[in-house]
Amino acid sequence: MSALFQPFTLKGITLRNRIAVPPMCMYSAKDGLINDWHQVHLASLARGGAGLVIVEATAVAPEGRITPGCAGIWNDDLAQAFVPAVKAIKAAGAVPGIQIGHAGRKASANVPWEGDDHIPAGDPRGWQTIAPSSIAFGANLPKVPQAMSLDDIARVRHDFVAAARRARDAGFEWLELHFAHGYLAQSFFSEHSNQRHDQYGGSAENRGRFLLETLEAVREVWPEHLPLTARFGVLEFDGRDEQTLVESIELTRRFKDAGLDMLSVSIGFSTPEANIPWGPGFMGPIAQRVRREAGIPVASAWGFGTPAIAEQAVKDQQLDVVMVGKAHLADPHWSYFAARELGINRPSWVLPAPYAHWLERY
Ligand code: FNR
Ligand code: 531
Repeated sequence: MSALFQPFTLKGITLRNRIAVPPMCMYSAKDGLINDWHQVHLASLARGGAGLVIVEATAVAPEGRITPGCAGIWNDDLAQAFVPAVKAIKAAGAVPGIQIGHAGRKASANVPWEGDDHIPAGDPRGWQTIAPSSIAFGANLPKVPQAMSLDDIARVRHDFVAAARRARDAGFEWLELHFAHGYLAQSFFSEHSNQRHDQYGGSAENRGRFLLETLEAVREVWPEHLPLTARFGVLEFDGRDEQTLVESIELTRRFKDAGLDMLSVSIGFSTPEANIPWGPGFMGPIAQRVRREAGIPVASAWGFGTPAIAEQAVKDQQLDVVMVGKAHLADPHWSYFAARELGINRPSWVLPAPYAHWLERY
């Protein structure tokens, strides 16, 4: 029996298998509005057999985009543009998810194939960034952000709540808060980026406050029967991993008490000096530790795009859901071929009847 191809139920939602397409920016929107490319991209990924398809990081405010090409959901028209993709993902038998976030001090950048660096000051395409403290990320992202006032913090928290409400109304059934990868929420938790002296800085509890308050506020508007999840960088690979992990697991316990249903365990990316041990499924043991010590279902990513590795991660109870990113860009049908590679000759486990019927017989 395959562990990867067992269904997974979280609150009122059941995934047909343990495979998720993680959020992957397409950098192809204009003023936050997604277009036909996003529909093609998302529908093709849903058709390939994954249980869950999570739409890319979608900004809760214009200045929260990573690049001018990033998607947004800061008004109702932007939210409505996702409805065809939601319907297409559901028609393909997958669950439609969306990640909402704010890029903080990493915002106002060029798209990766045009430099992957900050848009230069004075260039009208860019904008003033905001963050917990006036500390630049460094390396290719040198812009010094404006330190957020308490009003700014309240405004962005409200933007997350409004975004969650719009995602709900657009028909999404799985919400992921972007608390990772050095963006705004992560940057409140990391001492690399947060050197505030008020109730949002200093102790681990204070540095976790923005994330916890945002989760609590979103929980109030996100339907109880739909999974509310967060992608969270639990370590930085900066030489202080044990302390960061202990603080992250403690905060994850608080997230769970506040109604978080699953944690997508990721990397902080809060400093350019990180020494990341890239490798197939290298996050598995870290995710397993969070799963055990915080007592919450977990997903994770990074190099799980080989069927045997994905299968083993679920079988070994490292992950409940495996996120397979780049491999899906190469092959939207990754799940179908993974099933075959794992000896499962039942396409109907993976694909809808119009496809499975013929693939099973001829
Ligand atoms: C990403 N990743 C990413 N992560 C996230 O939390 N939100 C996002 O919007 C994006 N965008 C994005 C775009 C592209 C083109 C890539 C390649 C990656 C990270 C992604 O979700 C995943 O965690 C990594 O790609 C690692 O998984 P794989 O690719 O090794 O399976
Ligand atoms: C992180 C990443 C780093 C190294 C290799 C692949 C992916 N992602 C984070 C993404 C944007 C693109 C880079 C987001 O979280 C929005």
